[in-house]
Amino acid sequence: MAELKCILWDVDGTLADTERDGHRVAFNMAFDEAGHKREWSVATYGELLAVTGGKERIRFDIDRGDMHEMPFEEIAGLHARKTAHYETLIAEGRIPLRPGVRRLLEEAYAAGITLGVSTTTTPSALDALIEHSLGPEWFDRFAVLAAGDIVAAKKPAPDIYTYAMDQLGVSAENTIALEDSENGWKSAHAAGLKCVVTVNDYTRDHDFTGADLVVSELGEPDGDAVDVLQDLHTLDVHHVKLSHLKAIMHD
Ligand code: XBP
Ligand code: MG
Repeated sequence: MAELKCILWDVDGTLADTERDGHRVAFNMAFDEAGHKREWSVATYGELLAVTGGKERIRFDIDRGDMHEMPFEEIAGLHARKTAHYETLIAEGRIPLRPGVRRLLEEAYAAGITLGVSTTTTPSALDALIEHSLGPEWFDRFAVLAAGDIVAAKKPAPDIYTYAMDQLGVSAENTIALEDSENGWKSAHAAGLKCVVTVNDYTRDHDFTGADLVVSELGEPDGDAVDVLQDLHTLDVHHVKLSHLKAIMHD
């Protein structure tokens, strides 16, 4: 059984529920500001999450419905405004971490497990979340922040996970990914990683057939936190007994 040496975290939907009240609201603010008659409802945005990446999401929605084309520069400009609005929302402290996230991060860091981020999100949006929801000390505690356009192909392509592992010099067999979505899980899986999925309102009906483990959220159990971490250390997700995970996961 391979030793767990590294945990790679997805961001949106995994570290925090950022999509509905963060990204979606920020997209709508940017559309409104630019005079675009476009407002993404909670339900519509759920469908659009199938397209990863904010610029790609705008492009998809325009291409599927509109009579006019929007040049890339205009999409990039809209997205830059959206990112600015998102960062303001995050700075207002509106988006807390998901349950159990801080605990697992702190325990893993204290135990010397390498921690990194592999996300589709724009780097400055990730920085805002770290600064305001996690705490600025985490800029140093994450050994790699792999984000956004740093790779050509976004999730479900494996590139962002492969990039992070290359930067860290860790191998897939010693690494676990934490994800929340079908595209995220597929990306981790394609990179050869085991993956624990913590679903949320937008992703609980996604197809996770073949995923290693799918739970509702990380737990906040009583008891010795080091034991909790040990469960992850020795975790062979392909053969895991759910009882081993009871301490760290809510099903
Ligand atoms: C989810 C995404 C992102 C965000 C929006 O990323 O697809 O595109 O919805 O962020 P992940 P940007 O779950 O991999 O963190 O607008 O900055 O792209
Ligand atoms: Mg996600």
